[in-house]
Amino acid sequence: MDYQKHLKILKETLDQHKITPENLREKRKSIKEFPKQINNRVVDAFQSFAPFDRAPVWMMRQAGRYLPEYREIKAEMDFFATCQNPFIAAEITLQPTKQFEIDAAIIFSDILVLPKMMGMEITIEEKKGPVIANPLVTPADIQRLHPPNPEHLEHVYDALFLTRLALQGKCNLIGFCGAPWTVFAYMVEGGSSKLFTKVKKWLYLYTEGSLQVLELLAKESAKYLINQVKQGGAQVVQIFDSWAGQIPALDYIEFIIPSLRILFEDFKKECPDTPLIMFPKDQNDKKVIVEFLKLIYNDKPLVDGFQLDSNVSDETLVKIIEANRTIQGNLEPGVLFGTPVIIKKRISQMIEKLQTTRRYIINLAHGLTPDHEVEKVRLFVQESQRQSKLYKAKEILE
Ligand code: 1CP
Repeated sequence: MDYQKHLKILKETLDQHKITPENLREKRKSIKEFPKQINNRVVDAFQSFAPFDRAPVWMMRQAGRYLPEYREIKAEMDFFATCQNPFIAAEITLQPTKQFEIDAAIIFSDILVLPKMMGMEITIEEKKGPVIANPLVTPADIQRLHPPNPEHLEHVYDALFLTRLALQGKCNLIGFCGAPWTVFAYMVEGGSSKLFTKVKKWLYLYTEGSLQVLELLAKESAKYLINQVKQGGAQVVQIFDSWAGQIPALDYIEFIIPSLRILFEDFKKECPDTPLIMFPKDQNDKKVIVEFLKLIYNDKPLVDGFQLDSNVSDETLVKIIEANRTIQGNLEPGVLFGTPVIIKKRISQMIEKLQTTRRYIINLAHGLTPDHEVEKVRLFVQESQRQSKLYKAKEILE
């Protein structure tokens, strides 16, 4: 398949730096400096002293099937083939940055890329989502897992590198991975799940085995994120714990946070200055957030910011603000199906509530989906920026 015809946004960068599939790896190792950062709003949102005109805006799952230009590529390529081709992955990452004036690009990849390289046979099927042919059934299956061959993840760092060059400093670049618990849930359930009974059985019955896998995933995820920063040029990292809310806070604190701590510590030892955003979806319970806030290494926080969903309580927000951590979120993505009137109203309410801190990044409560409309997404970005600016100006006058 001639994928090169899809490289529309990336083409100029490839020509400028004379990058070809043959010399990409060599170029990545030799180009030591990225273009000067013109818009650093997302990174600045982790520092209260940085100048500030408005809050930054980006959206989870901003590259994906709601964009016609993504569907055009996907019509010809399998999902993991798009992730594994660094040129295509970079092109798709850049697509929303051409559509909207967003302040960050998040690398086009998937949380399942890592377990795929650790021995899980994963495909993404139309309508069904991820399907795993060889799920973990009993603890005896753990021995099938192995650390990824580092070579097999290089394409992600290549894609980040190409994207960072092509962005020309116009916005920040975010790397990511799945949290050990969420990745483990897929490895055991064999795909998407409604009730999560298999992974709950593992957690409460095969506890030791579960903790062993969680720790292995934590260590490998940390290495993966470190490389995304050091090899690829990611400027912020986000950890997606999409299924955090499937177990009670008590169990999340006892069983899950210890593996996350390993991930955070390993990461921060190598990348102490790279902001880390944690997304414990549906686990906004104050008790859980407080546990995260307690995690400190070398007098520095291990978690720099929280992606919050729309149910976050005022009490939790106060805790985060008092601890000088960054808030990201939290408009219910379903609101974007609504009329411009309701979209504007909900944005205004979100900003009133969350922009009370300098450390704020506007985002949705979870990802965009294929049924979102490009024009409504544009309204979200433009209106958020406009209202955020007004709110900031009002604050100065008061
Ligand atoms: O712009 C971006 O954010 C794109 C990059 C991205 C990210 C951050 C993709 C592309 N996936 C993810 C993370 C991801 N993958 C999460 C965490 C975020 C979240 O909760 O939404 C999860 C749970 C997955 C697992 C996954 N991969 C699903 C969800 C299925 C389920 O269990 O509900 C799906 C559908 C995939 C495949 C996938 N990953 C990404 C895209 C665009 C797609 C759809 C593939 C297609 O085009 O058909």
